[in-house]
Amino acid sequence: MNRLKIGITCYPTLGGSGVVATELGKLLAEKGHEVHFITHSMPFRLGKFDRNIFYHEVEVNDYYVFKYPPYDLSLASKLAQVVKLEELDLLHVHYAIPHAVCALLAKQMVGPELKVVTTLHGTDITVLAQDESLSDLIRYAINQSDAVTAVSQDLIQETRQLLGIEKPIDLAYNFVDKRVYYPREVASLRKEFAHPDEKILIHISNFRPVKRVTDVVDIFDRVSKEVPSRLLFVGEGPELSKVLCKVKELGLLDRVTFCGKQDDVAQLLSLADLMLLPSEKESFGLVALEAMACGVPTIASNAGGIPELITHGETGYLADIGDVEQMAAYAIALLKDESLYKKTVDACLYRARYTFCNDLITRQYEELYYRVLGRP
Ligand code: GMT
Repeated sequence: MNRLKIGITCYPTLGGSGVVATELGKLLAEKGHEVHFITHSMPFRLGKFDRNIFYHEVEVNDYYVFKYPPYDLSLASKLAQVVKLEELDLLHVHYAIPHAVCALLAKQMVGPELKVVTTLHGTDITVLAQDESLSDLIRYAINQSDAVTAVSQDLIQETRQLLGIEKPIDLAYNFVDKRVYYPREVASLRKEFAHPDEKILIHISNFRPVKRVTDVVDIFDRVSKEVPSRLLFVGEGPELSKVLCKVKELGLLDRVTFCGKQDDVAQLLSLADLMLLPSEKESFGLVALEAMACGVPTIASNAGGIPELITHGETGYLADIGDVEQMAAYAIALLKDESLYKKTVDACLYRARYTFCNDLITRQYEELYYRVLGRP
């Protein structure tokens, strides 16, 4: 094996992109590559010590003439320093803005032998590329990167459409580590959350408006009238208080648990019977994949890259954005039909294991690295 020295930059503290970047780094390190995380704080899923993993903290200089401390410049400068010091082969940056732009600046400082791989995760295109003050910069970042990947076909199309990008963009789906995400034995923990005859529905997100978390409450309200059930909310964010008000308003407080931010997501997912993901937009929907790998089907909106992950009628059900009636009907039908439910769970486990497994996607990224470096 040709051992690579890879620098990874991501948003380390939140979101699916940080999870994917960190898990990828860990898997590459396991395969013998040297991985350097260059971020403003320790990636939250980094976990235990590994001799192939290094962490370099970006410190921002709050010099008195700066109205806004220039994080982007500090990152670019740190990237160039680490590349030179550690003789890195390439930088793999997650998000075009600002990470790809910073990596390209570092490349100019270091020299053309440094390669830059950029992964697009969603909001860098679906939100930021719509902003005219940023779209030229994002287009530049994509066009100048040595390779670009996106987490769904839908995101590739949207990138092409919104920014008029013609260069090839590789599809690299999100993945889960099958050694972490599998149905856990949680029988005794389950007793703390629900009675034996009750079903558990779960929603995990950053509670941003794009997640439409109040739809989750509306769906649960309908489901709980037909099927004895409980709802677990995991995560927090700007819409949390609105969601809490709605739960109170509908008199559901005694059936809903707010768990806040949690680390051991696989454990919580294993408690659940059904995941709800009614997002307005989702370029992939990593949390639905994590659920799938734990044997939990998802009822979701037919938005963005979600249909590439969830096969309607096979590993879950999809309805139009905001159609809480239809989503609730799918949930009720699935929860009431034991043999359909069992078939759906089996399909979830199979699809997560064979289509979105860590070995497959890590290999795909490795091949991409060798390709941009011109190494066979
Ligand atoms: O909105 C989020 O869930 C956070 C965001 C992020 O930056 O981590 O998620 C985006 O990237 C994930 C990993 O590739 C995708 O699974 C999410 O679908 C995507 N979010 C959106 O497109 C809204």
